Amino acid sequence: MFTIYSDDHHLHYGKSELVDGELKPCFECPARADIILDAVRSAKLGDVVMPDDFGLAPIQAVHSPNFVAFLERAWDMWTAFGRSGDALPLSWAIRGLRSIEPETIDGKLSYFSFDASTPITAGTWTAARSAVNVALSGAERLLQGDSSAFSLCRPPGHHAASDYFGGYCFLNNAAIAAQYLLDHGAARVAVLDVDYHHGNGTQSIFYERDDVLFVSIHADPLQEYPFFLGHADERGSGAGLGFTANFPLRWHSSAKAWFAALDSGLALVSDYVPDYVVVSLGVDTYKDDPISQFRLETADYLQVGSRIASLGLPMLFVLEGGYAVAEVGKNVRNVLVGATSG
Ligand code: SP5
Ligand code: ZN
Repeated sequence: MFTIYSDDHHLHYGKSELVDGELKPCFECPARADIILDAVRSAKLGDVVMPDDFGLAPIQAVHSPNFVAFLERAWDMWTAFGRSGDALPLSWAIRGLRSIEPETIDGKLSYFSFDASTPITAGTWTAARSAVNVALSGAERLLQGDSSAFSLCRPPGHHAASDYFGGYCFLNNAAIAAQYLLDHGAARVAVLDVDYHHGNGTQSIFYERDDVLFVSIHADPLQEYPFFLGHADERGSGAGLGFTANFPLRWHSSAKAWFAALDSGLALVSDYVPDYVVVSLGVDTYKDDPISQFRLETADYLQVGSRIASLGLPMLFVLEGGYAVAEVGKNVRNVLVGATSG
Protein backbone atom coordinates (compact mmCIF):
# COMPACT_ATOMS: atom_id res chain seq x y z
CA MET A 1 0.00 0.00 0.00
CA PHE A 2 1.30 3.42 -0.99
CA THR A 3 1.37 6.22 1.59
CA ILE A 4 0.96 9.76 0.31
CA TYR A 5 2.60 12.43 2.44
CA SER A 6 3.79 16.03 2.20
CA ASP A 7 6.02 18.01 4.58
CA ASP A 8 3.75 21.02 3.96
CA HIS A 9 1.70 20.00 7.00
CA HIS A 10 4.41 21.68 9.15
CA LEU A 11 3.15 25.03 7.83
CA HIS A 12 0.04 24.65 9.98
CA TYR A 13 0.99 24.86 13.63
CA GLY A 14 -1.59 26.39 15.93
CA LYS A 15 -0.33 27.65 19.25
CA SER A 16 -3.35 27.15 21.50
CA GLU A 17 -6.96 26.06 21.71
CA LEU A 18 -9.69 26.53 24.31
CA VAL A 19 -9.67 23.43 26.55
CA ASP A 20 -11.40 23.11 29.92
CA GLY A 21 -11.71 26.89 30.14
CA GLU A 22 -8.07 27.66 29.40
CA LEU A 23 -5.99 28.29 26.32
CA LYS A 24 -3.72 25.24 26.10
CA PRO A 25 -1.28 23.92 23.46
CA CYS A 26 -3.08 22.52 20.42
CA PHE A 27 -3.62 18.75 20.53
CA GLU A 28 -3.55 18.71 16.75
CA CYS A 29 0.21 19.25 16.23
CA PRO A 30 2.84 18.52 13.52
CA ALA A 31 4.50 15.79 15.64
CA ARG A 32 1.43 13.60 15.05
CA ALA A 33 2.05 13.31 11.32
CA ASP A 34 5.84 13.03 11.73
CA ILE A 35 5.45 10.10 14.11
CA ILE A 36 2.87 8.37 11.90
CA LEU A 37 5.21 8.77 8.93
CA ASP A 38 8.05 7.14 10.88
CA ALA A 39 5.81 4.26 11.95
CA VAL A 40 4.55 3.65 8.42
CA ARG A 41 8.11 3.76 7.05
CA SER A 42 9.48 1.30 9.58
CA ALA A 43 6.56 -1.09 8.99
CA LYS A 44 7.60 -1.26 5.31
CA LEU A 45 4.01 -1.09 4.13
CA GLY A 46 5.05 0.27 0.75
CA ASP A 47 6.50 3.41 -0.80
CA VAL A 48 5.90 6.87 0.61
CA VAL A 49 5.23 9.31 -2.24
CA MET A 50 4.62 13.05 -2.56
CA PRO A 51 1.20 14.29 -3.70
CA ASP A 52 0.43 15.79 -7.11
CA ASP A 53 -1.23 19.22 -7.29
CA PHE A 54 -4.89 18.97 -8.28
CA GLY A 55 -5.63 22.70 -8.17
CA LEU A 56 -8.73 24.31 -6.71
CA ALA A 57 -11.43 22.63 -8.82
CA PRO A 58 -11.86 19.49 -6.63
CA ILE A 59 -12.04 21.74 -3.54
CA GLN A 60 -14.69 23.91 -5.19
CA ALA A 61 -16.69 20.78 -6.01
CA VAL A 62 -17.31 20.39 -2.24
CA HIS A 63 -16.81 23.81 -0.59
CA SER A 64 -18.67 27.05 -1.28
CA PRO A 65 -16.93 29.87 -3.19
CA ASN A 66 -17.20 32.42 -0.37
CA PHE A 67 -15.76 29.94 2.15
CA VAL A 68 -12.80 29.09 -0.09
CA ALA A 69 -12.18 32.81 -0.72
CA PHE A 70 -12.28 33.43 3.04
CA LEU A 71 -9.75 30.67 3.87
CA GLU A 72 -7.43 31.93 1.17
CA ARG A 73 -7.43 35.50 2.52
CA ALA A 74 -8.01 34.99 6.24
CA TRP A 75 -4.40 35.24 7.43
CA ASP A 76 -3.67 38.36 5.37
CA MET A 77 -6.84 40.04 6.63
CA TRP A 78 -5.89 39.12 10.20
CA THR A 79 -2.33 40.48 9.97
CA ALA A 80 -3.61 43.63 8.24
CA PHE A 81 -5.09 44.50 11.65
CA GLY A 82 -1.60 44.20 13.16
CA ARG A 83 -2.27 40.87 14.87
CA SER A 84 0.65 38.50 15.17
CA GLY A 85 -0.87 35.57 17.10
CA ASP A 86 -3.17 32.88 15.68
CA ALA A 87 -6.55 33.89 14.25
CA LEU A 88 -9.51 32.68 16.33
CA PRO A 89 -13.25 33.46 16.17
CA LEU A 90 -15.24 35.33 18.79
CA SER A 91 -18.97 34.59 18.57
CA TRP A 92 -21.48 32.55 16.61
CA ALA A 93 -24.83 33.20 14.94
CA ILE A 94 -27.00 30.81 16.93
CA ARG A 95 -30.77 30.93 17.56
CA GLY A 96 -32.37 34.21 16.49
CA LEU A 97 -29.16 35.78 15.16
CA ARG A 98 -28.68 36.40 11.45
CA SER A 99 -26.16 34.59 9.24
CA ILE A 100 -25.00 37.49 7.08
CA GLU A 101 -21.34 37.40 6.13
CA PRO A 102 -19.61 40.33 7.91
CA GLU A 103 -17.00 42.47 6.18
CA THR A 104 -14.28 42.44 8.82
CA ILE A 105 -11.97 39.55 9.69
CA ASP A 106 -13.27 39.02 13.24
CA GLY A 107 -16.80 38.74 11.91
CA LYS A 108 -15.77 36.48 9.05
CA LEU A 109 -13.82 34.13 11.37
CA SER A 110 -16.98 33.72 13.44
CA TYR A 111 -19.27 33.41 10.42
CA PHE A 112 -17.21 30.61 8.86
CA SER A 113 -16.41 28.58 12.01
CA PHE A 114 -18.18 26.59 14.70
CA ASP A 115 -15.65 26.36 17.54
CA ALA A 116 -12.69 28.08 19.23
CA SER A 117 -10.28 25.17 18.93
CA THR A 118 -9.19 25.65 15.32
CA PRO A 119 -6.66 28.49 14.96
CA ILE A 120 -5.69 29.81 11.54
CA THR A 121 -1.95 30.49 11.22
CA ALA A 122 0.32 31.91 8.52
CA GLY A 123 0.66 28.57 6.71
CA THR A 124 -2.79 27.09 7.31
CA TRP A 125 -4.15 27.64 3.80
CA THR A 126 -1.07 26.09 2.16
CA ALA A 127 -1.09 23.14 4.55
CA ALA A 128 -4.82 22.55 4.15
CA ARG A 129 -4.54 22.62 0.35
CA SER A 130 -1.63 20.22 0.54
CA ALA A 131 -3.66 17.81 2.71
CA VAL A 132 -6.34 17.87 0.02
CA ASN A 133 -3.72 16.99 -2.59
CA VAL A 134 -2.56 14.14 -0.36
CA ALA A 135 -6.13 12.80 -0.23
CA LEU A 136 -6.68 13.28 -3.97
CA SER A 137 -3.41 11.57 -4.85
CA GLY A 138 -4.60 8.56 -2.85
CA ALA A 139 -7.94 8.63 -4.69
CA GLU A 140 -6.08 8.81 -7.99
CA ARG A 141 -4.14 5.64 -7.07
CA LEU A 142 -7.43 3.79 -6.57
CA LEU A 143 -8.68 5.05 -9.94
CA GLN A 144 -5.46 3.68 -11.46
CA GLY A 145 -6.24 0.27 -9.97
CA ASP A 146 -4.48 0.09 -6.60
CA SER A 147 -6.55 -1.83 -4.06
CA SER A 148 -5.70 0.53 -1.19
CA ALA A 149 -3.81 3.71 -0.30
CA PHE A 150 -3.08 5.72 2.84
CA SER A 151 -3.37 9.49 2.64
CA LEU A 152 -1.44 10.86 5.61
CA CYS A 153 -3.45 14.09 5.78
CA ARG A 154 -2.78 16.92 8.19
CA PRO A 155 -4.66 19.09 9.05
CA PRO A 156 -7.58 16.65 9.28
CA GLY A 157 -10.89 17.28 7.51
CA HIS A 158 -14.06 15.52 8.67
CA HIS A 159 -15.45 18.38 10.81
CA ALA A 160 -15.22 20.88 7.92
CA ALA A 161 -18.51 21.35 6.05
CA SER A 162 -19.10 23.02 2.69
CA ASP A 163 -18.92 26.47 4.31
CA TYR A 164 -17.49 26.23 7.79
CA PHE A 165 -14.29 25.11 9.54
CA GLY A 166 -13.75 23.76 13.06
CA GLY A 167 -12.62 20.70 15.00
CA TYR A 168 -9.02 21.24 13.77
CA CYS A 169 -10.34 20.91 10.19
CA PHE A 170 -10.45 23.43 7.31
CA LEU A 171 -11.04 21.52 4.06
CA ASN A 172 -12.78 18.15 4.11
CA ASN A 173 -10.08 15.86 2.67
CA ALA A 174 -12.22 12.69 2.75
CA ALA A 175 -15.29 14.35 1.21
CA ILE A 176 -13.20 15.94 -1.54
CA ALA A 177 -11.63 12.56 -2.31
CA ALA A 178 -15.06 10.87 -2.39
CA GLN A 179 -16.43 13.55 -4.73
CA TYR A 180 -13.36 13.19 -6.94
CA LEU A 181 -13.95 9.44 -7.25
CA LEU A 182 -17.57 10.12 -8.27
CA ASP A 183 -16.44 12.72 -10.79
CA HIS A 184 -14.03 10.20 -12.31
CA GLY A 185 -16.31 7.28 -12.95
CA ALA A 186 -17.55 5.91 -9.63
CA ALA A 187 -21.31 5.51 -9.27
CA ARG A 188 -21.31 5.03 -5.49
CA VAL A 189 -18.77 5.78 -2.76
CA ALA A 190 -19.07 4.84 0.92
CA VAL A 191 -17.41 6.97 3.59
CA LEU A 192 -16.79 5.01 6.78
CA ASP A 193 -15.84 7.37 9.61
CA VAL A 194 -14.21 5.63 12.59
CA ASP A 195 -12.79 8.76 14.26
CA TYR A 196 -13.90 9.16 17.90
CA HIS A 197 -15.79 12.33 17.00
CA HIS A 198 -18.79 12.51 14.70
CA GLY A 199 -17.89 13.57 11.15
CA ASN A 200 -20.41 16.39 11.05
CA GLY A 201 -18.80 18.04 8.03
CA THR A 202 -18.83 14.95 5.85
CA GLN A 203 -22.36 14.07 6.92
CA SER A 204 -23.70 17.51 6.08
CA ILE A 205 -21.95 17.62 2.69
CA PHE A 206 -23.62 14.40 1.53
CA TYR A 207 -26.80 14.41 3.64
CA GLU A 208 -29.25 14.83 0.76
CA ARG A 209 -27.48 12.52 -1.68
CA ASP A 210 -27.71 8.84 -2.49
CA ASP A 211 -24.38 8.53 -4.33
CA VAL A 212 -22.41 8.67 -1.06
CA LEU A 213 -23.22 6.44 1.90
CA PHE A 214 -21.95 8.01 5.13
CA VAL A 215 -21.51 5.70 8.13
CA SER A 216 -20.05 6.98 11.41
CA ILE A 217 -19.16 5.38 14.75
CA HIS A 218 -18.46 8.01 17.40
CA ALA A 219 -19.00 9.27 20.92
CA ASP A 220 -22.61 10.22 21.70
CA PRO A 221 -23.13 13.91 20.86
CA LEU A 222 -25.20 14.24 24.06
CA GLN A 223 -21.84 13.86 25.84
CA GLU A 224 -19.14 14.74 23.37
CA TYR A 225 -17.95 17.25 20.81
CA PRO A 226 -19.19 18.24 18.22
CA PHE A 227 -22.40 18.00 20.35
CA PHE A 228 -24.87 19.14 17.68
CA LEU A 229 -24.83 16.39 15.08
CA GLY A 230 -24.38 12.63 15.01
CA HIS A 231 -27.53 11.29 16.70
CA ALA A 232 -28.85 7.87 15.67
CA ASP A 233 -32.02 9.33 14.14
CA GLU A 234 -30.05 11.29 11.50
CA ARG A 235 -30.48 9.08 8.44
CA GLY A 236 -30.28 11.51 5.52
CA SER A 237 -33.02 13.52 3.84
CA GLY A 238 -34.72 13.75 0.45
CA ALA A 239 -32.92 11.52 -2.04
CA GLY A 240 -30.35 10.91 0.70
CA LEU A 241 -32.81 9.31 3.13
CA GLY A 242 -31.29 6.02 4.27
CA PHE A 243 -27.77 6.95 3.07
CA THR A 244 -26.49 8.31 6.38
CA ALA A 245 -26.08 6.01 9.38
CA ASN A 246 -24.87 7.01 12.83
CA PHE A 247 -23.71 4.74 15.64
CA PRO A 248 -23.27 6.96 18.71
CA LEU A 249 -21.71 5.20 21.71
CA ARG A 250 -21.64 6.40 25.30
CA TRP A 251 -18.42 7.50 26.98
CA HIS A 252 -16.34 4.58 28.30
CA SER A 253 -17.97 2.10 25.91
CA SER A 254 -16.03 -1.18 25.71
CA ALA A 255 -13.96 -2.23 22.71
CA LYS A 256 -16.51 -5.03 22.29
CA ALA A 257 -19.35 -2.51 21.92
CA TRP A 258 -17.25 -0.47 19.49
CA PHE A 259 -16.53 -3.51 17.31
CA ALA A 260 -20.21 -4.49 17.34
CA ALA A 261 -21.04 -1.02 15.97
CA LEU A 262 -18.25 -1.41 13.38
CA ASP A 263 -19.71 -4.72 12.20
CA SER A 264 -23.18 -3.14 11.85
CA GLY A 265 -21.67 -0.26 9.89
CA LEU A 266 -19.68 -2.63 7.66
CA ALA A 267 -22.85 -4.58 6.85
CA LEU A 268 -24.46 -1.35 5.62
CA VAL A 269 -21.40 -0.51 3.51
CA SER A 270 -21.40 -4.01 2.03
CA ASP A 271 -25.14 -3.87 1.17
CA TYR A 272 -24.60 -0.53 -0.59
CA VAL A 273 -22.11 -2.18 -3.01
CA PRO A 274 -19.92 0.93 -3.41
CA ASP A 275 -17.20 1.20 -6.05
CA TYR A 276 -14.82 2.65 -3.44
CA VAL A 277 -14.63 3.04 0.33
CA VAL A 278 -13.08 6.13 1.89
CA VAL A 279 -12.18 5.52 5.54
CA SER A 280 -11.98 8.60 7.74
CA LEU A 281 -9.32 7.10 9.98
CA GLY A 282 -9.11 8.62 13.43
CA VAL A 283 -7.35 6.70 16.19
CA ASP A 284 -8.63 8.97 18.96
CA THR A 285 -10.73 5.94 20.01
CA TYR A 286 -7.54 4.86 21.84
CA LYS A 287 -7.83 4.25 25.60
CA ASP A 288 -5.23 6.88 26.50
CA ASP A 289 -6.23 9.56 24.02
CA PRO A 290 -6.04 12.87 25.93
CA ILE A 291 -9.41 14.22 24.71
CA SER A 292 -11.43 11.03 24.31
CA GLN A 293 -13.34 8.44 26.35
CA PHE A 294 -13.26 5.16 24.42
CA ARG A 295 -11.17 2.09 25.24
CA LEU A 296 -9.48 0.63 22.19
CA GLU A 297 -5.99 -0.73 22.75
CA THR A 298 -3.04 -0.71 20.38
CA ALA A 299 -3.52 -4.39 19.42
CA ASP A 300 -7.21 -3.73 18.66
CA TYR A 301 -6.25 -1.56 15.70
CA LEU A 302 -5.05 -4.66 13.82
CA GLN A 303 -8.66 -5.86 14.02
CA VAL A 304 -9.96 -2.46 12.96
CA GLY A 305 -7.89 -2.78 9.78
CA SER A 306 -8.63 -6.41 9.04
CA ARG A 307 -12.38 -6.10 9.58
CA ILE A 308 -12.63 -3.05 7.34
CA ALA A 309 -10.46 -4.70 4.67
CA SER A 310 -12.68 -7.79 4.79
CA LEU A 311 -15.15 -5.74 2.72
CA GLY A 312 -12.82 -6.60 -0.17
CA LEU A 313 -13.35 -3.22 -1.84
CA PRO A 314 -10.84 -0.63 -3.08
CA MET A 315 -10.13 1.47 -0.06
CA LEU A 316 -8.63 4.89 0.69
CA PHE A 317 -7.57 5.53 4.29
CA VAL A 318 -7.59 9.26 5.08
CA LEU A 319 -6.04 10.34 8.38
CA GLU A 320 -8.30 12.29 10.77
CA GLY A 321 -7.73 12.48 14.57
CA GLY A 322 -5.62 10.74 17.22
CA TYR A 323 -3.85 12.78 19.89
CA ALA A 324 -1.95 10.33 22.10
CA VAL A 325 1.23 11.39 20.34
CA ALA A 326 3.45 8.64 21.77
CA GLU A 327 1.11 5.88 20.53
CA VAL A 328 -0.50 7.42 17.45
CA GLY A 329 2.12 5.94 15.11
CA LYS A 330 1.70 2.37 16.35
CA ASN A 331 -2.08 2.65 16.31
CA VAL A 332 -2.31 3.92 12.73
CA ARG A 333 0.35 1.44 11.59
CA ASN A 334 -1.65 -1.42 13.10
CA VAL A 335 -4.78 -0.42 11.16
CA LEU A 336 -2.83 -0.42 7.92
CA VAL A 337 -0.99 -3.67 8.74
CA GLY A 338 -4.30 -5.30 9.66
CA ALA A 339 -5.82 -4.08 6.40
CA THR A 340 -3.04 -5.46 4.22
CA SER A 341 -2.16 -8.78 5.86
CA GLY A 342 -5.59 -10.41 5.65
C1 SP5 B 1 -10.28 15.67 13.77
C2 SP5 B 1 -10.66 15.63 15.24
O1 SP5 B 1 -10.46 14.59 15.88
N1 SP5 B 1 -11.09 16.76 15.81
C3 SP5 B 1 -11.46 16.79 17.18
C4 SP5 B 1 -11.78 18.16 17.66
C5 SP5 B 1 -12.11 18.15 19.13
N2 SP5 B 1 -12.08 19.44 19.69
C6 SP5 B 1 -12.74 19.65 20.95
C7 SP5 B 1 -12.21 18.76 22.01
C8 SP5 B 1 -12.88 18.95 23.34
C9 SP5 B 1 -11.96 18.27 24.31
N3 SP5 B 1 -12.37 18.25 25.66
C10 SP5 B 1 -11.37 17.46 26.34
C11 SP5 B 1 -11.15 17.72 27.73
C12 SP5 B 1 -9.82 17.11 28.16
N4 SP5 B 1 -9.55 17.40 29.53
ZN1 ZN C 1 -11.61 13.01 16.38
